[in-house]
Parts: sequence; structure tokens; C-alpha cells
Amino acid sequence: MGANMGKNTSLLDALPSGQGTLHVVMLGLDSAGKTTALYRLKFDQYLNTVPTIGFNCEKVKGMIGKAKGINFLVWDVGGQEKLRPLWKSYTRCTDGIVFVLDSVDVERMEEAKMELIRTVKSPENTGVPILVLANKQDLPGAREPRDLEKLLGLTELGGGSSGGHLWHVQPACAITGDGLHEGLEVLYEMILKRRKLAKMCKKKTSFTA
Ligand SMILES: Nc1nc2c(ncn2[C@@H]2O[C@H](COP(=O)(O)OP(=O)(O)OP(=O)(O)O)[C@@H](O)[C@H]2O)c(=O)[nH]1
Ligand SMILES: [Mg+2]
Repeated sequence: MGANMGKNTSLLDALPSGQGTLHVVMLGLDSAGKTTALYRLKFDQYLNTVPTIGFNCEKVKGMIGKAKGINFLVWDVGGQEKLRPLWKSYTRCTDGIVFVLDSVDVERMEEAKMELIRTVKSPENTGVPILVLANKQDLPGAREPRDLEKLLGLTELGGGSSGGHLWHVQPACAITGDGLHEGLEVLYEMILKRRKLAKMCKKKTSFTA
């Protein structure tokens, strides 16, 4: 690919991103299961992973509900502490954010909360829908979505999926794939909802102007 890239061609142009493809960024602490989830979505099988230094990017097709047939370009960014300052260069202009969480790792829940809130509150991410993938639900001691909403302070963001910042907590297991496509479907619906709201706001301002 590199050899064919012309002077004016960006990396994004060279990727297989067709018209109407939605851009989604997967973030979360190291070892939360982002890469496992990405390859489960892409290949429908479990692939052994190594810690991501940099990023992975795959085109994934929605399989269920309204998201069926929709193309998502999913960016999976390394979650190690030293890599987190890079997250904001991936969230620029993204349609949605998937924050992958290890639902068992209670010790690092506060750290995950801090990173999630930092991401949500970042001015470039204003209004970008957030899907929290409550991963590793197959393990004993995995916290339930209801608990996680409270532990992560999501309830303070304003109204959940009914208003304010759009977010949803989806229980999942990246190893088996349980909950992954369901999560993508909810994210898609939130993206549509955000676009609708933006259109309505535009109409309102043009009326009042
Ligand atoms: N039991 C269980 N293990 C999981 C699940 N998802 C991922 N894992 C395991 O968690 C470990 C880390 O998974 P990765 O997908 O590499 O994590 P990551 O979030 O990409 O980590 P970084 O690349 O370092 O940011 C691996 O050993 C996975 O097999 C899950 O749903 N259940
Ligand atoms: Mg990874």
C-alpha cells in the first residue's frame, strides 16, 4: 500500500472506507479486550492478541437490527498509559466511541473512570455517542452494567440514552463475541439520534435567525 500512496493521499484515503462508512474508535485501559473484540467482530473467531503498540484498524459490517449491512471503520488504539495521550488524535471527527472495560478489574475501575470522563469531556468529543463495552462478563465477579454506570459516573453525564450525552453500557464477552454486535447496533442508533438532533437544532436556528 505504502508504495502506491501518492503525495496527496492520506492514510485514511488509502483505507477501504466506502461511502457511508462510520468511523468508530475503541479506547480503554490496556488488557480490557479491545483487540480481541475487534478481531471477533471482523473474523467471527477468537484470535490471540499481544498488547497493542499503536493501533489496529478494520472494516466491520453490522450484523443485526438497524445496523445490519452498515460499514464501520473501527480503530483500536493501544491502552497502555504511555499511549493514552495519543487517543485524542484518533477521536478527532469520529462518529462514535467504544470504551472497552474489564468488568472484573475493580482495582483499576477508578483509573478507567478517569480516562472515560477525560475522553467524554474533551471539547472535540462533545456529543459523540459513547458505547461502554462491559467486557469479560464470562468471568466470575464481573460487575453488572447497572453497577458500572454508577462506578464510572455515567449517570452524571446527563440522562443516559434519553438525553444529554448519549451513552449506553453493553455487557459483552469478546472471547465468545456475546454482546458485540448488539453494542454496535445501539451505537449506530445513538449516532443516528445525534444526527437527527443536530438537524433539528440547525432548522431551529435558521428559523430564529
Ligand atoms: N475471559 C475473558 N478474557 C478476555 C476477554 N476479552 C479479552 N480477554 C483477554 O484479555 C487479554 C487482553 O486482551 P486484548 O484484546 O489484547 O486487550 P487490549 O484492550 O487490546 O489491550 P491493549 O492492546 O494493551 O490496549 C487477552 O488475554 C484476552 O484473551 C473476555 O471477554 N473474557
Ligand atoms: Mg490491543
